[in-house]
Amino acid sequence: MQHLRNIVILTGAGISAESGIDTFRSEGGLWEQHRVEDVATPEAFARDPDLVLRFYDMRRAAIQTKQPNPAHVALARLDREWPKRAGGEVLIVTQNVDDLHERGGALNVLHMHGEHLNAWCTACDARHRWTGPLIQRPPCPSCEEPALRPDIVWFGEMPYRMDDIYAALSEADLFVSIGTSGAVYPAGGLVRRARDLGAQTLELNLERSKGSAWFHETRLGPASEIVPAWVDELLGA
Ligand code: BV8
Repeated sequence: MQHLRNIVILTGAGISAESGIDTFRSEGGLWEQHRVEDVATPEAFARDPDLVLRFYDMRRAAIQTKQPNPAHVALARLDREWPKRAGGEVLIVTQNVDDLHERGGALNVLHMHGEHLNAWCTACDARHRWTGPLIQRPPCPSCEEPALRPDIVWFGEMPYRMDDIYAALSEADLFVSIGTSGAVYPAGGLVRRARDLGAQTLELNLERSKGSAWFHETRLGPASEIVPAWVDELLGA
């Protein structure tokens, strides 16, 4: 095994499932009782802004009632202890728009699909921490325009900080994917890029994902069990 220094961890909805946050692809193809194309695209927002704002207001409120689970807490421990232990870096790249990684204690988190607890002004481009609803079109704290939208990357929009993600992958010795189906791109293609760049690849998931063939190793089970076990192994318990 090559000397392990830098670790990039990609997380998806499955790491928050045991905290009570619905995964994206639950049965029936509905997500929080909506079809994706009706609530998570710029076209949907243009067509029916109230529907989209209410959808995100509901989820923004819901995540504030949820707690991080042992998987979030274990990754936070790795994030804090690994640099001292191995002299390398840990980067958590998450597709999730909840703040459970941060509330679990993680410091180095990159939200490639945005965050529920931010609002983005379509008039002045400012982003503001936002915990309340947007349906009443509150004024932007920077420019006073009633032009705030969820700071969420919708389908057809470019995920955030892809350059930073690719730079981290080029330095990664290990790429770990946790709780994601690998169904959404470009997130779903990161494992292949990591492997092509020479990283070891590990998948921790409830079931095999679409990208399973690209992982050197797959461990199946609920994140709240297999993630703490993996972190203990890495930190030598
Ligand atoms: C872009 C914010 C380009 C919304 C999200 C055809 C082929 C390839 C790509 C495309 C295509 N057609 C269209 C595309 C592009 C599209 C895409 O990938 N579509 C898919 C559906 C085919 N992608 C995009 O549009 C992206 N942008 O491509 O831009 C571009 C180029 C130039 C210029 C401009 C643009 C943007 C994608 C981002 C969309 N936004 N989120 C919101 O959250 O409200 S994506 C959404 O899916 C969430 O972020 C979610 O996290 C993410 C991925 O889903 P997962 O996290 O994996 O969740 P899922 O439910 O699927 O899986 C859960 C997994 O956990 C399962 O495997 C399950 O087994 C496991 N699990 C469950 N419980 C547990 C568990 N594991 C462990 N423990 C448990 N307890």
